[in-house]
Amino acid sequence: MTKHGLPKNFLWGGAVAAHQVEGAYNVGGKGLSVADVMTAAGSHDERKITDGVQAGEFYPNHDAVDFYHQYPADVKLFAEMGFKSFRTSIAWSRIFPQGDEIEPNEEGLKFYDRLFDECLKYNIEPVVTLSHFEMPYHLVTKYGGFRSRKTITFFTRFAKAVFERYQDKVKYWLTFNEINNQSNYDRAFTLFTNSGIQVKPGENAEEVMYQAGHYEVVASSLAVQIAHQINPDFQVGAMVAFSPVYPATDKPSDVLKAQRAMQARFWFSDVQCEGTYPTWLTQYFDAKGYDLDITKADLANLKRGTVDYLGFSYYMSFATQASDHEDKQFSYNESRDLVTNKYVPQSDWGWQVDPEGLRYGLNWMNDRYHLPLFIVENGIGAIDKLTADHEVHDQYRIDYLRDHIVQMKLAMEEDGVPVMGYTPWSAIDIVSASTGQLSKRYGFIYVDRNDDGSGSLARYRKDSFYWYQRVIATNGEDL
Ligand code: BGP
Repeated sequence: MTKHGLPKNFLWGGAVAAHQVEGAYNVGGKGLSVADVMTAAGSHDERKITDGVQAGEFYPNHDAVDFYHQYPADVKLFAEMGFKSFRTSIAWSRIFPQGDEIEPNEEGLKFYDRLFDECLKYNIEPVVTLSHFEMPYHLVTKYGGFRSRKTITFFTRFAKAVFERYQDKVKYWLTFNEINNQSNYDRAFTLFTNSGIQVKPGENAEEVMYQAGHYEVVASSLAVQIAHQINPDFQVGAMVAFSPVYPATDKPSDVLKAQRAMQARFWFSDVQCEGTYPTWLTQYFDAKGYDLDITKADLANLKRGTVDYLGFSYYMSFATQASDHEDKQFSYNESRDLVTNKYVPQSDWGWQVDPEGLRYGLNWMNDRYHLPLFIVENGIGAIDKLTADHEVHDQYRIDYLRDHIVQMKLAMEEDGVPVMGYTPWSAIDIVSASTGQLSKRYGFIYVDRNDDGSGSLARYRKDSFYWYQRVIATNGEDL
């Protein structure tokens, strides 16, 4: 890395996820996914998880922004911005509608053939997430999602089918989106979307999360091994939500608490990048009497199936402060016991905006894992206003992204952190995962669709579209 300029092959692009962009929830043989049974919510409420699709409910992911039919024009707009890469996911239930079939659904495979061909037409590298909050709903109802070890087999069968099908079209893969999001197990949404689990009365939600998390990291390790057998050139990454937790003061107990919080949030990437469980966690399992189903074969696979790179999302940072009666034994809640950081502003949804936290995180992960890093999500959700002449003056988004790119470049050029690419969230306006809102917009491209499903679905370039076009054209020089 020279001090001046990013690598010529730096993967500038944009990111989406199938369930948030495609719509066509029951088209082409696709089965229901967990995203398809969640209603929308308000800005600060939890989405409702319904028992299947209920008449009279509005499901924002059913139509999303109709990318399934409009992708040729949308990919053309991505190419107009100069994208070198485009991150999306393959909807698991397009390929295995129920999730436990033996043979894949050919119509589903054909859709992604067409989508990846469209990207490659413009020399845009697909970056493909295998599971992005869109597990087949049947796996939830019949097997309990990742409660069951059987779901490891269903996931690896899905991974093998798409690795084989797209081995000449896709080089960059990610196994589970924000796999560590479920460490927020006290939020029904995160456990349900990541691992298809709903905690039952009397259950220990933390124990349920650790067992599901174990099956997922085993599934990831097997997928990595399968990928490298199919195409040794495949780059398979893990993917975590990176939201660092700072100590609120220099009080040693605050510093220790912040360290605990980071350990609790990133044991997933520890296992996926290093191939072993951190000692604090195995000690914790013993201390809590968690009798998890972890076999010797699992541990051997975790060692063999470590990832080639680490993808991550970065939106915000947190802070934590020890209370006087702190429980000296580590408890998960320390990673969720957060305080406001008075030194950083907040977004409309209360997300603490901290661009320097990106440089901090890039150094933290580089020092810990010594793997190439890929910023596969970074962005600000906002209520964008479409003017009468179909313009969107989203200077706040330009400022947010510029501030973060500046820090990314410092990490690369000053600190020597190897970063593969930058695919901000989101390439185009899509459904917000946590709220189900379309009005919480992230895209460079405005889509005329409202929270009640109304709208023409027309696409309009925002000011940030033209700004990002110049950023890419100058390889990050003209910010
Ligand atoms: C991350 C998810 C993305 C996207 C993003 C923005 O957790 O990986 O799918 O949703 O958050 O958050 P939201 O859509 O909830 O505003």
